[in-house]
Amino acid sequence: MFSIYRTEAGYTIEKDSSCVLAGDFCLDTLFTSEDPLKYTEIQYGLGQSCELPSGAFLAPISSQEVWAAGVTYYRSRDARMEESESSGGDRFYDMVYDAERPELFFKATANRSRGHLDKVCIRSDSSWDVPEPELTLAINSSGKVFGYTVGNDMSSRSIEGENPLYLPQAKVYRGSCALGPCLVVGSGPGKEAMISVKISRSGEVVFSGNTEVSQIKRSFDELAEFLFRDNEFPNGALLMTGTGVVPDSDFTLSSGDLISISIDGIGTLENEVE
Ligand code: DO4
Ligand code: MG
Repeated sequence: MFSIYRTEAGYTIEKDSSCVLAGDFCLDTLFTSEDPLKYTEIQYGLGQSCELPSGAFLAPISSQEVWAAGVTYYRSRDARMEESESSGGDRFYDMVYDAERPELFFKATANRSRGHLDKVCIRSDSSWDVPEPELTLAINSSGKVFGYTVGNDMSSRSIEGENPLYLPQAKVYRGSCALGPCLVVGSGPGKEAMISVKISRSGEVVFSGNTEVSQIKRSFDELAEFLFRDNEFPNGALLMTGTGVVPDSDFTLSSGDLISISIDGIGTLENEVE
């Protein structure tokens, strides 16, 4: 298993706590490779030994689109039904949780994505905002899941709850997506891995919660198969797999909040709200 960190100075690949600076490594080549693990192994072998860089990391994304799955955890279904009850949109969330076809939506491009220790944003026309901690899959151009990262699907619940047709505005905007701290290539986090989130405000924890990957309703391969069905991703894709942790309805993010999302086997993604 390899962890790939992206910095302004290039890519560092870590394996069993030893790191190399991989001068020739290219993220687009990784995502178009038929065997991304082999490609990473070769690049690791060619690299120059170095220290693990600390501090901020760039999001592990290049030409890939970021997509997201929704209502894949029971907690997400419940929260969405509650927020959209007055608009009459609640039954759609109930239906999609049980349907064969998952909810998949376009989420971000590289320019809308933030890395570890960068800032994420809330919309100026939104009054109710949350982070969504999500295990995120790296999928190559052939549709094979080969890697994993931590994702934050920043969401406006006021806009999403007003009308389900507003979903793209609730989900896709400047700084609405965070990814990192690294991309893990190889065996992913097991079903028992914990996904946890902590939100701090002025040094105090104002929300914390967690879930286990086992609580997801659908398999990763099933989500990837639906995403690639009758679609083409020449540079591969990143797919957020949905949230299983939603703060209570009286919680909203504020500027300056620190969001920390950890997934066992990957690491911790930390972002301040702009
Ligand atoms: O259906 C709205 C979005 C759902 C979502 O983002 C999630 O469940 O994580
Ligand atoms: Mg989400």
